[in-house]
This record gives sequence, C-alpha cells and structure tokens, in this order.
Amino acid sequence: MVTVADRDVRSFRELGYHVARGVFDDGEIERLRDGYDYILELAARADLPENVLRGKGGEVHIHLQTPEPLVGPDALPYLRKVQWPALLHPAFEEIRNSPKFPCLLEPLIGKSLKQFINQINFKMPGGEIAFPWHQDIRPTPAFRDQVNNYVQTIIVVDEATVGNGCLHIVPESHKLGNLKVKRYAAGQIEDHVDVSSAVPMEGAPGDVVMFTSYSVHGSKPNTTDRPRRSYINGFVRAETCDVGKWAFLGGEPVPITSDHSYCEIRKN
Ligand SMILES: O=C(O)CCC(=O)C(=O)O
Repeated sequence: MVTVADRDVRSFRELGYHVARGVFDDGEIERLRDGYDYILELAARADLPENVLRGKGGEVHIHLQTPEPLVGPDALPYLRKVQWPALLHPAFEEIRNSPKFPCLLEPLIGKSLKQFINQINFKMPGGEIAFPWHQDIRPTPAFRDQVNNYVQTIIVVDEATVGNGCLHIVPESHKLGNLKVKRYAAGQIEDHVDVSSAVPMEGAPGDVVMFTSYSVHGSKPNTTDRPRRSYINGFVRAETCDVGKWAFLGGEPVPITSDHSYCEIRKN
C-alpha cells in the first residue's frame, strides 16, 4: 500500500500539498464509477426531496448549480457536487473506509482519523462548473492547529488534465494563515495571493491529491466532451478535533452513521 515518505512529508509541510500516485487500483476506480452512475440516476430524478437539494437538515446535499430552475435529466450537466455520498451508495463507503487511507496518512496525521468532508465533485461537459480560488478552513475552536492536523484528499476518478478543469494549488499559500475571504467569492483571494504561481494537479485515475485546508486552490470549467469526476475525503487527526464523523480508530475502519435513513434515495 502506498504511504508518504519522509521527504514527501517535508515537501507537504513546505509546499502545502503532495500527490500520491497509484494509490487506488483499476478495480477500485471501477467500483467508484458504479457509485457515480447511481448518483447520476438519482440526480436525474424529478422527485428529489427539497432538503437534499438545498443541503439542509442533514448531511447529504445533491448540489445542482443550474443557471435557471431545472430538474430531471436536463439538470445533469449542472451537477456540481454531492456531500456525504457514502450515505447513498456502498462504493463510496468502501473507499472512504479503505485501509489505504490510514496507511497513506499515518506519517502526516496518525491513524485515528475523523472526517469532516465526504464529497464527490462533477464537471460534466457543458456545465461550466468552476471552483473559484478558496481555502477549506473550518474556523472553529473544535479544530486545533488545523494547518498541521487536517489533510484534504482528492481521488482522481477520471484522468485530470488542465483541459478538463483539474485542481490547481498555490504552493506555500498555507503559510499565509486564514485569509478570511468568503468561500468561492470570485476575485477575493487574488487580493492576497499571486495565483499565477498555481500548479495544476494533473493525474491518472487512482492518484490521490493531498493538501492542507489552508492551501489556496481552485479550478476552471471542463472544456472537453467527457466528464471529470473526483472523490474528496477530508481527514483530521482525531485527538485534535471535537467534531466530525469517525473514519478510523487506530487504523481500523469505523462505518459511517447518520441520524437520517435517506431510505428514499439510498442504494442498498
Ligand atoms: O475538484 C475541483 O476541481 C475543486 C474541488 C474543490 O476545491 C472543492 O470542492 O471545494
């Protein structure tokens, strides 16, 4: 199993990111694609509960960023992200709980891990979905020394290229602290950071992009005719965080729980 070598730990602390190559194999990526296919079927339904579409009152948020009110198959190009997909399809839960994560992350944040973000991102052809420059900071005292104890991971599901809107990260931007700008507010980060130095995180399916929650990052729309999908899991060293869902205790997976059943939209 792939882990992070000492020199990569040093580089992660210095640059604010690291890309681990070939962490998940073809079979695991195929399994994830089953999950994405299910989510596309789900997002094309015209009867999705309003709370799920608005991301209110629970974990799951199916975020369709349509330019005008649209539901059903016409809305699919504008599917931006789904939060907590591990509650909807077992493929996302299997990978979220894979022993590959504590193996990869132990040198950075140990192997007792909580999770604050579980999300899949979509960039469908023609949807013009972008993620303007931002940080992923959770400014709450429930997280301690977040810059050193939180690792955002993004699994590349479809080859990520500049053309299909891969993630870009500004090296060393995590050293600037909390820039306190509104998340995704286009134009604001650029007042603080020279984003022209951003590095494209191109990668192959199964690679994992890792970065700190303070690292400035963003991405442009997909200009190709094929989807670009990715799977995000944000992990935190458990003893430094009082919130979030358990993911691993001493390296052993902790199955996901929720107060909601999501029975109308969950694949069993
Ligand atoms: O997947 C991307 O292009 C950007 C992801 C991101 O920054 C986010 O989901 O906040």
